[in-house]
Amino acid sequence: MHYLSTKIKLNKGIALVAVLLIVALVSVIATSMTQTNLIEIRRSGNIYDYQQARHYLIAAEQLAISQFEGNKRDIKRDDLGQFWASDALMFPVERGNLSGEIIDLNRCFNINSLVKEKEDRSLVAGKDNTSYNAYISLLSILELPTQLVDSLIDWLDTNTDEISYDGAEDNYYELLIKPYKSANTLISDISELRLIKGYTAEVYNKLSPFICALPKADYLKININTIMQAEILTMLIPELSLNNAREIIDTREPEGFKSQEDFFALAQFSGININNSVKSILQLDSDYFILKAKAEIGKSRSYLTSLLQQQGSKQVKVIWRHFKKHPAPFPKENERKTLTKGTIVE
Ligand SMILES: [Ca+2]
Ligand SMILES: [Ca+2]
Repeated sequence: MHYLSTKIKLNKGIALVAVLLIVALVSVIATSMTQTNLIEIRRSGNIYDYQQARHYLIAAEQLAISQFEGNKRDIKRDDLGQFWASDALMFPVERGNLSGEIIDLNRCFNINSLVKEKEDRSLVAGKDNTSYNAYISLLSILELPTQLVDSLIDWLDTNTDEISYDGAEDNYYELLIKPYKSANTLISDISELRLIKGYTAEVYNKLSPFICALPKADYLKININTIMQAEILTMLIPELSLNNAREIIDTREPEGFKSQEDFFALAQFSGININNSVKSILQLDSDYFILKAKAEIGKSRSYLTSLLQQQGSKQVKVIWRHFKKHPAPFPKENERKTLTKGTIVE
């Protein structure tokens, strides 16, 4: 009897332990399922936020285009007193905000202007033209080796013959530890310069605030109403000192110059003979603008960079867009802020 009673008690104990184990197992499975569901819900939420942000960014691009197209330009002029030149704007949207700013690109040196496109669409060096001289001049102002112009031209031109001893084509790049070929086409982003012979990080950092890569060969147009860097003006007119160039930019009204004649009549230009090809580069309007937009929805942050081209007086075309943060340091934010605070109507 005593033996049977002990056995029954032991069986009850085992059953209790088994029940406890099953309960524990079920609890673990339930907790795991809950966590998986939570992760899935969060993931779906993030995907939703990301898609929502992209829609807002495209809307921002459309808004920018409509502002340009709605801005009647009786006089073909773009200046820092216009809507697009205001500080970064922020709009509250559902569960977040949308912000963006527009910067014109006719205030920097277009590195693709160093080549010209022939009828057969091949690119050849535009040596001895105004762009070439301006780039040499910019390199000198920045105390960089002027030979850097040749490796850049070789990177752009269609042929694979070195332009000079300082140039570089496939023969040079194929011997590198990680070999590659010369692009032999227009540059789409200035960061590509880092692949070119001589364009070290130090050179790139010095140069990048002054240059841009516009999708057009043999195209150099500088808007005298938006340039912010004295170097850009002096690069075209070496007889103009950097101090005088800075003075011109610092004393310019937000509405800019009404005509090229007003600009060239400035006292700082007295005694300087400016040739017609340089005069034709210095204009009152811009053709290219970059839109930098950011959408913050929930915990998600998305970016858009779009290159806009203003065609004629009222049409704006998107040349390219990518959903990432604008990488180039151009223009220097501190310079932009200083000028904006000092001279532009908030
Ligand atoms: Ca070449
Ligand atoms: Ca080449």
